[in-house]
Amino acid sequence: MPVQDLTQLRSMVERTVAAVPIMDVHTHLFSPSFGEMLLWGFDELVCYHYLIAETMRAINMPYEQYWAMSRKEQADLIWQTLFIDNSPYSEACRGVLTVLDKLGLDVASRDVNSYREYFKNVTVEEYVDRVFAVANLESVVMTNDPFDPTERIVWQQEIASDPRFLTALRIDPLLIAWERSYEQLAGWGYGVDRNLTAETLSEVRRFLSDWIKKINPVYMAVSLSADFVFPDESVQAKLIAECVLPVAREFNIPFALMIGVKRQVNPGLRVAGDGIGKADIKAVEYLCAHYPHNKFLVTMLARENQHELAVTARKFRNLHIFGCWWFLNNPSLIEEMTRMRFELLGLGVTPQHSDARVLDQVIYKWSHSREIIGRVLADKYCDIARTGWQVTEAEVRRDVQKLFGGGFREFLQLELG
Ligand code: HDL
Ligand code: ZN
Repeated sequence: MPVQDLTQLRSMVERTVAAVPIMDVHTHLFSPSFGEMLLWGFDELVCYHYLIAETMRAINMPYEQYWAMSRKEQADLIWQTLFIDNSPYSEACRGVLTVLDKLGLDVASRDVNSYREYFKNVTVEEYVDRVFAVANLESVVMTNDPFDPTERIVWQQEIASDPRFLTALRIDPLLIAWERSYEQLAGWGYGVDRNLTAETLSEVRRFLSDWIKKINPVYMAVSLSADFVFPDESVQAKLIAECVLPVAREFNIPFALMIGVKRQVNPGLRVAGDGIGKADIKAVEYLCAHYPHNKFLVTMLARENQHELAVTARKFRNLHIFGCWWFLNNPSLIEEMTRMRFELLGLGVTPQHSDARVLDQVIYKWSHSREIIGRVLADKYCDIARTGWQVTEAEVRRDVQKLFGGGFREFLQLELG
């Protein structure tokens, strides 16, 4: 059988990757029902915390002077510093330009007023529809924090649910700040004490169950520091073992561990002040091996953890790895990670999530990632086509649907008893 035309194959793959709608499995977006919690528009896009960090190392301004500015003043400063006084080719800067371009705005004009004018003439509901269409998104998973006072108010009302916005129960305060969060739980009527007594552990399980019933999350998630270990004698480990994992198993939802942050290495930068650390894969191996009835979603922040994480995923059917998270969400690292994952895991991975905090960002984060994932995938299909294997368009579409959310949904449905 002759080898099929590789040029035609490559363009078919890249066309299919562009055409398949995506389930974005981790974002910080909110549906319009959450009001001001949904960030969108030019000033929010330019004031993304990645760009704050890049600006504050390019100019010698006291951090508090920046934080005292209005949103518009902050955006003007960032635009002048990173886009005019310097060329905007860092990934976060490039992303802003991609968004403006994909929205049909005149990037060459550099006319910030015209960009702001565009957003004055669209409602948030219209803009959500437009962004989902331009980015070709099927759904996004929010990050829903029951300890966030603003978010709690929203959940106490009857909100108009938008099926495109799925929920995730984010429990960082419970697991990394127990000495404060137990008092909040007590204030909400849960019979907890600082000491992890049997009663306290039972009440924490009730708290988790109550919120799972309330918001119907696709997973429970936590961001863990680079020095996360498990098992150990810590409060965090006991809450995971005695509360999070039993409740996750009861509701058959995965526990998503996002491991590797070094919180507030520069507190002056606030939300932009977190750093990165290499974590110990042993914790992931132990959890997957000792809790075979639980499902684990894992993404790690350090480039140095990626190969061992992919190899660990080969060992456990209850582990599904996802995304090129945060400081890894850059073309050079997305390409490296995606090639390695496809070679080690085939279709058994969710290669990307956007982590978008501003609605507009999904346009650039997915445009850039689709291009890279499409290129890598085309290489993989060409590799097998050279042996005479016939790659069909239907099978490529099936595969891409799996990579862009289908495999993730299968994992959510997986029953491990
Ligand atoms: O903890 C997380 O979910 C991280 O994604 C943080 O929100 C981080 O600040 C971020 O926005 N990364 O993109
Ligand atoms: Zn995130």
